[in-house]
Amino acid sequence: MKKLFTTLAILGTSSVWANTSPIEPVLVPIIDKAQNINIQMSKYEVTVEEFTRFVNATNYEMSGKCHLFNAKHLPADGTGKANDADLLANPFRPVVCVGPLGAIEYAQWLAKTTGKPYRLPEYNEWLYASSAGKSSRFSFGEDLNYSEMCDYENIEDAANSAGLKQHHNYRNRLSANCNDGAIYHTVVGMYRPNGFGLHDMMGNVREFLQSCDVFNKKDPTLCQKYVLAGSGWHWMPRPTNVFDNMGGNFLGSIEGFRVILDSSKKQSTSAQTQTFVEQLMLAQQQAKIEHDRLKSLPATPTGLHAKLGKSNQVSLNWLPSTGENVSYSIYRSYLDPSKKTTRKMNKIAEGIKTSHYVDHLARGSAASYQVYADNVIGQSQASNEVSVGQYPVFQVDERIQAEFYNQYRNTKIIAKEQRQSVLFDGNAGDNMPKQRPFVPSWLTYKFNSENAGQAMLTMNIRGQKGALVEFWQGNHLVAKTAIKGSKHYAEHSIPAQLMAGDEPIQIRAANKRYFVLDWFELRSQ
Ligand SMILES: [Ca+2]
Ligand SMILES: [Ca+2]
Repeated sequence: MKKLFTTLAILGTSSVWANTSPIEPVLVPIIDKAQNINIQMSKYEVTVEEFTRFVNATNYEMSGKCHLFNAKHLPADGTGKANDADLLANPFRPVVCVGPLGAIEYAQWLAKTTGKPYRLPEYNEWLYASSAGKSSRFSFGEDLNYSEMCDYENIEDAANSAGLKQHHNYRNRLSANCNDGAIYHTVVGMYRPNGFGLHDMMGNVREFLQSCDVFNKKDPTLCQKYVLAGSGWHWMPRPTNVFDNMGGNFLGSIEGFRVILDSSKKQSTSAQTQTFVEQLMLAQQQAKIEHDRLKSLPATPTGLHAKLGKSNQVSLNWLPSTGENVSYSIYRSYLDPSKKTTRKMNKIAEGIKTSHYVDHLARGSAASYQVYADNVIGQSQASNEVSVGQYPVFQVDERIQAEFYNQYRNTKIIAKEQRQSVLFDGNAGDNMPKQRPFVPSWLTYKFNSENAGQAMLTMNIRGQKGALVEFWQGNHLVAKTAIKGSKHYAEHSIPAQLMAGDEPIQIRAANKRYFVLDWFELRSQ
């Protein structure tokens, strides 16, 4: 490993010998009298270039398995290495795959070699610095629909969405409503600084702090999990006060760190730092070319409208996306009475040059559609979703497959072999369990009950122990249960109280725990 770093150091500094002298960070004063904070914080996340000096000087080993996420690897592949060449190729991207302990070791080395009190931030210091003294969700404001964030941070956005689609053929369920020009982590300092002059506090890589969130149970002087603050390129923007934690040895490529100087004494800029800043500016200019390229992704198509005509012909129309050489891909979720189709959104057409498309459905079926715009750079985010056709009307004493819903919210189709089922999970932002907000998820089914009275509700279900499942007919609660929870599908029966009439059946997740529903039935008693 050392060899690779040495080579990089040569590229980065034009020095023939492995450079072992530390680069002191560009510092910004952070002062809050109320909390007795009087420190200076690194303007940027610690880069590969800075960390390389530490590796050269100490023979620090970067050889562990890393949750590596880039164009070639997904963390789930389990093949990522901390010393992957891609992570080290650009000296001015943040260093990743070092974990909290690697970050702490770096700060200790920096302090020792410079004789100055460098360390990782404490949580209250980081929180104050990232909010820039403001009480809004983000230092620049509330940004309730996540459309302003891309000027300020590299987060999960349209560029990330298009890149993951291209490299790994998948999309996350959410992304910010803007384009920040970066798919994975990028060169530090590419976006607007916050009010204190700090860059990338809420994006690019998440940042390890020295604060301990969970102490070792047997030895409370040891830290089990360190605080991990901010958001990163892989995550939706998170308000400044939302944080995660990670074990000391955790290595991931979405996590990095920055340092602070535990002193208010003004520092003179060293020659090393001066050179670093000059080279960083060049690296930013280079990176901007790629950012600008990604920013020319086509805009998301809007105003999608579907009309069902004679012989089940569906006419789709939408507002064209601006830009040159834009074509469109049509995705469809299909509910066919033969039950051989999947309700997953599948691509049915691509390369459509006009903002119009005609589809044909089988009799007695229903479909929903979304349109994406494509150009040479990649694919936009999805348009609004529209539905047409006939959804089945279910009765008492009939088995109802979960995927036969007519409306949904925050659920996801899971299709494996012949079985289709539906995941109820409001955690579309993939938040860690600790700070997951409760977001309702539900499905509705067309339903008609001739009689009111007692019934037995049976469902084939799996999921988390204690997941709360509710069945409603309009505003009437039919049944409610907390499931025992299991990895495998199991039948679960509870008494139910039916109302007569044609109010749809709605199934709701009533707490944060997830469940997956295969089918259900309401048997009259
Ligand atoms: Ca991004
Ligand atoms: Ca960051």
